[in-house]
Amino acid sequence: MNTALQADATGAATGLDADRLRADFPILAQEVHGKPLVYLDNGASTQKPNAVIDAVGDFYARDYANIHRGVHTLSERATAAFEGARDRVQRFLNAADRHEIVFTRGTTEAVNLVAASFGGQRIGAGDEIILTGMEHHSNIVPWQLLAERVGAQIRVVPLFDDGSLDLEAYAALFGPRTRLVAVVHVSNALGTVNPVAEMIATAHAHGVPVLVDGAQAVAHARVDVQALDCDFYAFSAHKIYGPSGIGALYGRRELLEAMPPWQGGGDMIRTVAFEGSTWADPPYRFEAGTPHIAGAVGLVAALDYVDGIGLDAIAAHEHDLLAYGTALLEQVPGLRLIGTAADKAAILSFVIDGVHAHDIGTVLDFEGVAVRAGHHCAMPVMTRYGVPATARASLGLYNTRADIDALVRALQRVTEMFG
Ligand code: C6P
Repeated sequence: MNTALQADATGAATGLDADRLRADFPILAQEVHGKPLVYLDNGASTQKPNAVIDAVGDFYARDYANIHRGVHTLSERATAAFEGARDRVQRFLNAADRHEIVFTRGTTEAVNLVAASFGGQRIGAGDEIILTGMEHHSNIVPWQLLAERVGAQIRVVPLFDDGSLDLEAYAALFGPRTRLVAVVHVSNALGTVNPVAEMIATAHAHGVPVLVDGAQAVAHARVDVQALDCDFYAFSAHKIYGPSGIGALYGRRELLEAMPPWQGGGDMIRTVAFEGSTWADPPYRFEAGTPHIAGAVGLVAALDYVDGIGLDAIAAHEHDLLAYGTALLEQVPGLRLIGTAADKAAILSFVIDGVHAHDIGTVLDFEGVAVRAGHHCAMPVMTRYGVPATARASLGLYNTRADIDALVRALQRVTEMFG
């Protein structure tokens, strides 16, 4: 698996050969509008290596059945695969206990789970929830729905112009009614890497638990939930080269044990009677209904693939690309980067004077370059920086300096057409 660990074909000494890794991703070997595809929309979703495609296909071809239910061989195999995936996620996040890993449909569902269950039980009228100004809608709206239902307040950590958080303002937001902090690890709209360990220490000093939205973090740097000391951590498999429709919530065991179910159905019960029902222990209490079984198998293959390359090598490679891309984009006439914090992950979000982000995205697509254009489900970020939308190039392990060069060439087409 580690065959790609050698001199980078881009010339940078990052220890990762992205040109070789590209061959693992069949979708990348195609043309779009007659141009070689340059896929720079990894923040929205990553492409899948053969290892993941094959693992899912093989599972459906050989081992698939429903889990936790049958005594027959296929059901036992499928159950072992699904529960093995829980162990794999536990190891990936360095959680202390496999029962701390709850499978969800993804980050969004994980946040909704915590808001409904933990929030519904522990947050009431007059209580406060601290969010930051750079949250994805998935880490805003579930808290708003809760706050509206129970009469709680949302307090927001402001952002500096470079896209970093004002940590003094953060510390000043804590009060006797603060019940939870929910913060994004890496911003999808700005690329900012937040100092979550420090923020968690501040929150814990006030006795306040912290949920970290790790959707944009897990594919780009090693995450250790024990070292972070976080209380909840959410991520989606599709952003780390795995299938869509599955993700996981890490929850500290004593918190999960005290939390009520949030969805009812099969698998989450201990006993059911019309007089009253009792609940299974975590994590099963939070996993009602048939889950994305093959997705869990694909997630294992994805985590094995990423760990086989090494997250440190991936981070070094992407940082090289980020620095290379930042330097080149800064030279494009009229282009302004949105998000220039000192600690950034592989996201280049930008606007160009006089050109709407959607027009940028459309012209780039005709050049074969896939980026995302819009508000990136982070409308408060757009408001903070006074822009309706940005174009966003988000990098992955298979991107190269040649991809960045193609982006810059395509941007020249944009400035020729609209300049
Ligand atoms: N951001 C993007 O293009 P789901 O959809 O549940 O897998 O992930 C939601 C989510 C939560 N938090 C952050 C920080 C995210 O970036 C995302 C997904 C995609 O930026 C789609 S809007």
